[in-house]
Amino acid sequence: YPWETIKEYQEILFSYYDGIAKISINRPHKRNAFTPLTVTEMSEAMELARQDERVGVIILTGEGGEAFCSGGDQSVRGHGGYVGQDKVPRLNVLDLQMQIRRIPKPVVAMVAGYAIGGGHVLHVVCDLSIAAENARFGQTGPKVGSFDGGFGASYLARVVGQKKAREIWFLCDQYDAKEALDMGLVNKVVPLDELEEVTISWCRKMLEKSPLALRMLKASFNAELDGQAGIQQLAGDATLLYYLSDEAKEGKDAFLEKRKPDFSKFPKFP
Ligand code: 1HA
Repeated sequence: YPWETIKEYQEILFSYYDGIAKISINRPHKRNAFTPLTVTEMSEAMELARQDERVGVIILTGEGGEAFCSGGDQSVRGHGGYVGQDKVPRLNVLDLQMQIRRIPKPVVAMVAGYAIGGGHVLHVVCDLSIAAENARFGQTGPKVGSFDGGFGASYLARVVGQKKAREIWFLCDQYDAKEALDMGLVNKVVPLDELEEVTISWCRKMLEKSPLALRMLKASFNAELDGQAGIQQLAGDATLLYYLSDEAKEGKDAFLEKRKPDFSKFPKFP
């Protein structure tokens, strides 16, 4: 596929093709483990994809076919977080997780190889996950001295159920693509050489649909789980729709024209 580079980065690739933005971790020598810089770059790319009107769907993936992402790069893990060039320890992947859930466009995890640790959580928070047959899933926190008790625990439990989520975290086993499909952790499993083709065809199906309907559904699925912040997002979308109406425009026009608003002509629906 003729992906065009949107912006050059050091640790990720960020490209565009036919309504789709692709953010790909480009550290295959480390099984696509992330550093604070990787996450900062992904976060910026996610924001650019959000603002880009051409983009309807985002694919999150990793280069090389052997790993989606193996979590935080343990070789830069310091006292209090993962240490970047600025010497400051960070856990900035948590902000990226929030961004993936907040962006009002579907985000699809395209998983080849390992999705492990913090890399597993990244696929979990995506709206959909498509796995290659070589995909392997799991958490390692209790083994390597870490845990993600946020979406990594509670949202995982919503996806696979409490018993399975506790098993995944407490035992730190790895699960193959078939097992992941059986527990509802991924949407589909395909041969590795068909992974991108199938992912793009799923993206195209979504791109043919009403973008506002997809946006409202994503916000609706999140609303209950995200509490007041989830309701804020859904309510913000309601405001967006209201701003498109003559009724809302009458209020603004009256203010600018320094007159009393006349809402009498607008229906009071039963
Ligand atoms: O829990 C959190 C957080 C919680 C709260 C808030 C923020 C958080 C942020 C992050 C995280 C975490 O991600 S903790 C979990 C960290 N990740 C892991 O424990 C996975 C470590 N990796 C592995 O278990 C394995 O490498 C693997 C199952 C993914 C692949 O195994 P394989 O195919 O046998 O390859 P392997 O030889 O192990 O790896 C290839 C190279 O990649 C090795 O380097 P080399 O010896 O060639 O120099 C290996 O060290 C490196 N590598 C792989 N994963 C990582 C890594 N280097 C650093 N960090 C890694 N995560």
